[in-house]
Amino acid sequence: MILKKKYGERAENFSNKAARELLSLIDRKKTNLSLALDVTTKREFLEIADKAGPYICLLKTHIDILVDFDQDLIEQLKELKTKHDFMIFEDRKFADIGNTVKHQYSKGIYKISEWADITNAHPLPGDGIVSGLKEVGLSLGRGLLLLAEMSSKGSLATGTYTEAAIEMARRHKDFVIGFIAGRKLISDDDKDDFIVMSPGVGLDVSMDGLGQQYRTPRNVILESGSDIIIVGRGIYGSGKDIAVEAQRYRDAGWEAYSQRLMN
Ligand code: 5BU
Repeated sequence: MILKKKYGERAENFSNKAARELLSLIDRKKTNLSLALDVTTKREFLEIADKAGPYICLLKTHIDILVDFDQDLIEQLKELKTKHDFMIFEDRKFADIGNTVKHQYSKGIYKISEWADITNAHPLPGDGIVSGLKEVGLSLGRGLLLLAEMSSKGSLATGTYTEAAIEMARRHKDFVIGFIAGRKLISDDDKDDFIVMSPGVGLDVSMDGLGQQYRTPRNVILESGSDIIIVGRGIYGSGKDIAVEAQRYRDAGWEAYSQRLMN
C-alpha cells in the first residue's frame, strides 16, 4: 500500500475545516489513535479522557450512554480538548431522513453540533441524510463520516452498498470528510481524498463475544491503508493502566504508518 503524502500534506486536499484541522493535528502530535470512550459515568469519562488525552488525535464519544450527562460534562470535555490538543467525534450513526437528523444533530439534550467536530451517518436513507446534516454542520466547520463498512461480524455494509457510500461521499465533498471502514476505499491516484477511520482494533484479543472483530494497528494501517485506528476496551478495559495502553496503541499506530511511508 503506497502512501504518497503525509497526513499534514493531505490537509490541502480538503476544503472542510474539520478535516484540515484533524490532518494537521495528527502530524503535529504524531498520533493516529482515536480513543472510543464507552463508559457510562461522567467521572470515569473525564478521568479516562484526561489520562489518554496526551496520546490521541480524536476522542470518540457515545454521549447518550452517560447516565449522568449534563452541560458541565461538555464544558469539562472542551477544557480537556484544549488542554491535550485533540478533536471530538460523536459516533452518533445518524440513520433517518434529512429533516429528522437535522434536529437530532443540533437540538435535544445533547446538541451534538455545538461540541462535536466530527460525527457520522449511515448512507442507508440516501443523500438527504447528508444534506440535512450539512445544513447544520457545514457553517460550523464540522465534518461528517459515512459508514461504508462496519467491523462487526455479519455486517450488511459490503459490496455495492460500500460502493454507493463512496459515490455519496464524492457528491458531498465539502462536508463528507471520510469513512468508517476497515481499509482504504479509493486509490491514492484518485482525484478525491477521504480520511478512513477503522474501529475494531485490538492487540490482545480477536473478538468480544457480541460480534465485534479485532484486527491489529499493523493490519489496519500498514496492510489495509486506513488512516486512523479507533480503540476502546483495548485501552480502558478492566485493570488496564490507561496511559500505558494509550501509549502502546499510539506507538503501534504510528509505527505502522511510518512503515507504510517507507514502502
Ligand atoms: P471497542 O471497545 O474497541 O470494541 O470499541 C469500538 C468502538 O467503535 C465502539 O464505540 C463502537 O460503537 C464503535 N464501532 C465499532 O466498533 N464498529 C463499527 O463498525 C463502528 C463503530 Br461504525
